[in-house]
Amino acid sequence: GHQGGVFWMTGLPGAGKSTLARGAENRLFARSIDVSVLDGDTLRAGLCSDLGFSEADRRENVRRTAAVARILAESGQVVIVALISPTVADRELARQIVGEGFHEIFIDTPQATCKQRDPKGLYAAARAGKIEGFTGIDAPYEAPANPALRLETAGATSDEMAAALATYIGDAIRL
Ligand code: GGZ
Repeated sequence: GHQGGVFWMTGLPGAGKSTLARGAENRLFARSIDVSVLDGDTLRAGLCSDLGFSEADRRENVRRTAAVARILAESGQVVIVALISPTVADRELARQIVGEGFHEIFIDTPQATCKQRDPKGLYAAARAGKIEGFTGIDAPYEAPANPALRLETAGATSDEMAAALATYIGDAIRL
């Protein structure tokens, strides 16, 4: 068996949070570990569909996600969270709500790389003035100073990064 835990990924839009969450999830499933992924994109289609991207709405998004993550972790799940969670204060709130077993993971991708990838064309839209308050452009992103794990994705494949993440999680839940 294993214990639960919350693996909270923060990073810029396009940093690779969702991809790495799914990659690590598949690897952990293959080891019979119970994993839930809480992805901002998915949550914003349901639980958080009333929220936008103001500072207050992002904070509420973080608060709700952390509350759900705690419930799942208490029932023994490994929870991988993929939220921009742009400020130090947002992530402190998440840490307080989750309590024991909170791991902050920084998906550290240079903005130039995120812009190049631009999987959903959002950087292009922000540049064209079609999105206001886009994180890293005209809304803040505060990188964590002391994350439990930092994944520098620029020089590596997403497979390598997902494997590194799955290894970290496996060790943290003491398997
Ligand atoms: C940042 C935005 C914005 C703005 C839409 N700023 O790459 P994506 O598209 O699919 O992931 C991003 C997602 C961010 O949601 P989060 O819940 O992770 O953000 S937060 O933690 O700050 O609440 C992006 C899309 O929503 N998106 N508009 N203005 N990202």
